[in-house]
Amino acid sequence: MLGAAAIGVGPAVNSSLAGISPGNGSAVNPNKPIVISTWNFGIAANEAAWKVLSRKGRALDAVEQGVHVPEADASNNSVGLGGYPDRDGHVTLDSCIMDEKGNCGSVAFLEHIVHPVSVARKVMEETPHVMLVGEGALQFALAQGFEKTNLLTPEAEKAWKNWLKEKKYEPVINIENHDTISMLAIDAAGDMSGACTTSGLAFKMHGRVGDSPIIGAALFVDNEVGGACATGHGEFVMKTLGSFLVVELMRQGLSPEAACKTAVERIVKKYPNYREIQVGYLAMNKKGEYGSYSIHKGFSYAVHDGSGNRLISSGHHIQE
Ligand code: SD4
Repeated sequence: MLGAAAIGVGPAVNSSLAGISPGNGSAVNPNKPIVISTWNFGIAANEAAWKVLSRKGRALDAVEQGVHVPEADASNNSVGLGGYPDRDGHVTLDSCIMDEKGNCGSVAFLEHIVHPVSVARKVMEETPHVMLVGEGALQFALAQGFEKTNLLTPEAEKAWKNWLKEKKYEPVINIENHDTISMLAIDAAGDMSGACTTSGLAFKMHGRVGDSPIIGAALFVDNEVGGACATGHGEFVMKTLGSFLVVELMRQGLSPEAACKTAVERIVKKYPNYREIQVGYLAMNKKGEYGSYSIHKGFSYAVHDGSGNRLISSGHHIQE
């Protein structure tokens, strides 16, 4: 566990002491179901998750059903079907899922499967392993009854061919204001699960795997404390094991938003090129308090707690 002195905060730090503006991360409905997820497409994903939660379903089923929505949405260019391919024209998917018992499953560099999160769940439930990648993950998915699908839509193929003209490898901050979907939910029993799924950075190198399937990087859930998840430039989330860090900071008493802010500041402190990238963290503790923080303006997340499903703008480090 991280020592409080090492991170420069005491256990009683809360949002107001940490100088965080109000309106982001307030307490809601303790002991009632709640689901939160990244970006504006989180609204539709939350609706699907809420159908499970409102019937007293398990948070694990809620997050799986929730992230299925952007995975199957061909108009969304950053997750599942319709995701932009790598620079060689392959749509390769990264995803993971984690339940309230600390079980987790993950797939990386997986092709041809619309719902990688469900393959990740099968890895968790049907194998002694945590992570399967590439061809092995595909073989496993097919053996589990998943269908092979061409994920490269005409629109994504057109965008790739356009990119090939200049072949500039430059990740774009807040790609079209939607990105990887990461989701955390608490069910009526008070248990938390989380999921994350993406087609990764557009036009990445073939074989590149980001943070999204790495447990502790893009997702971590500890049912005693809470959960955290990430979106944005995965390499920096991996270098700092961001979601694990956020959960450990909440364990020491930080509010979800203060923990996310501290994890963002870790990146800012260590990597001088932080202005060129976007990373956003989203977290929720076991009381159903939630919060987020990002490097750049423009990150948002969706919250559904039964009293509505709304989009909230994240606090951010770079103020101009
Ligand atoms: C990745 N974090 O592959 C994911 C995808 C993303 O901006 O969020 N892209 O790095």
